Amino acid sequence: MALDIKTYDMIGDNAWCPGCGNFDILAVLKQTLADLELAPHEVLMVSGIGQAAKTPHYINANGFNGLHGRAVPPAVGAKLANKDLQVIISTGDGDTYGEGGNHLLHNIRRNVDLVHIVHDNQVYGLTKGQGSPTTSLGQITSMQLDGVKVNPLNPVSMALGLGCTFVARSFSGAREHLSGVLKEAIKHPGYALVDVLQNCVSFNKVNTYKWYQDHTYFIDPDHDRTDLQKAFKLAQEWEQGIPLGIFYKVERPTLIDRIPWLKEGKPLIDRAWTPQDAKRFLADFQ
Ligand SMILES: Cc1ncc(C[n+]2csc(CCOP(=O)(O)OP(=O)(O)O)c2C)c(N)n1
Ligand code: SF4
Repeated sequence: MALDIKTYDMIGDNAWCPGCGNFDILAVLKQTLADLELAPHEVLMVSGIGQAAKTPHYINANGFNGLHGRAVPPAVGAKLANKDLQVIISTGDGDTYGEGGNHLLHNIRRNVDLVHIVHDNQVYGLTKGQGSPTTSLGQITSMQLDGVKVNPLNPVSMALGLGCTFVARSFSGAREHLSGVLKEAIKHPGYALVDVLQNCVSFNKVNTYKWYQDHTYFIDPDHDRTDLQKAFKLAQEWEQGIPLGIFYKVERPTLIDRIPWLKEGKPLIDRAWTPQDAKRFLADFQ
């Protein structure tokens, strides 16, 4: 039986602007965890810095709020230390694709078993709306007054190109869809990147809630999720309609599967480690 969503409620103030898409993502995330009957102690929420990165503050589970762009390394560390933990990164597009890009690339390659939810509002929200890696070419922002001069990053194509084993996109306003995608991402053994288009009511006056509603469509449920070429083709779509759904999903060994001493036996945190063991380990370096 699903848990009560209130299990995940935190008491305290919320700093997000009324109407922000972060609220939808938070609500869906909590409902999804409740539906999957994951208890708060079984979940670790990780983020970097930004508005989206406040998500762990607002969920009653284990949480780690790190440095800007540095959400992925502590998430990987936690997973390696406790392979039984459900580790979920929930952070912004600037945090993930900008400052944190290098960590993202190499941990997708490692296929660490993580869920990475990117709150993609196509701007840097916390620092007042500058262009982020996903801001459209020519878009006027609080900083780029004559329009952004660089091409946007395509997160879906990038993840596919890196061999990510689960690549999806949803929209914060498509709550049911987002919940379905998150459920599959959580069950997926491997790196699951979920780019979630999200409205920023204060600083992105172009990509509004209505704009996303009008410009997105759901991928055909019969889409073959193992067909990489088709996934790439879908990922190129944007101007004529933005596809939402699971573009690609395959199973490959995770990083832990490739390291026998991590794969076999208990999680590291449950293994006995005495001072004598530490001395023997250090002796190798002397
Ligand atoms: C190393 C470092 N560089 C820059 C900053 C300033 N900074 C804080 S949040 C942020 C942008 C966050 O944008 P995004 O990740 O898109 O999240 P949002 O606020 O839009 O949810 C920046 C540039 C910082 N805190 N640390
Ligand atoms: S600035 Fe934008 S992203 Fe940040 S809380 Fe407000 S609406 Fe949300």
